[in-house]
Amino acid sequence: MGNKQTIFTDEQLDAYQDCTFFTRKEILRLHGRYHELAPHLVPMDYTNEPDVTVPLALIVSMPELNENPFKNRIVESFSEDGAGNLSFNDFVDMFSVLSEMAPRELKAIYAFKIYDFNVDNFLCKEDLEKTLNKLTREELSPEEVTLVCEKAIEEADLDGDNKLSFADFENMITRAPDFLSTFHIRI
Ligand SMILES: [Ca+2]
Ligand SMILES: [Ca+2]
Repeated sequence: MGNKQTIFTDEQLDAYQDCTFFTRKEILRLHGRYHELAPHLVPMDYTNEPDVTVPLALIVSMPELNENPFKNRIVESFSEDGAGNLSFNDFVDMFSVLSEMAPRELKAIYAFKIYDFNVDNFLCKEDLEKTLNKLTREELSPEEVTLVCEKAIEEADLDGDNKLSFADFENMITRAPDFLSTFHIRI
């Protein structure tokens, strides 16, 4: 409809618009950003859904992610191949969840996954200590970190097992929204 772009078909753009918090125009802009990360890898024609990924090292070099203490874990959690390489779909999904349009509950699901360092579906004191050290860029003393984490668990642990399930975590971020602050990225 007077739109001369040839990167995606109209159907593809509609699908992206339906599955993300981005408009068609924003999807095209995201493709531009993805392309400029690796011009030799990323084609300007996506109508045949090329099987292309961009390596983690290039993704985390983006100014939007570069300063984020969880950048590697964020990128890894959206990487379908698990190695940190992102397809364009992965790339769009990631920035969609990080966008200001994404609901808090969706961000919370990914935040929980990223903070769960030993991948046991709970946040224990050690997980929270690692998280807090990264969030505060190691500015707190080990004693302060332990104290804050013990208090956070004590206040949020609804079922008293001394670790945070996802339900407990949702309870925690209601009281301490800073734990979601690294999951708001405008691109
Ligand atoms: Ca854990
Ligand atoms: Ca619990």
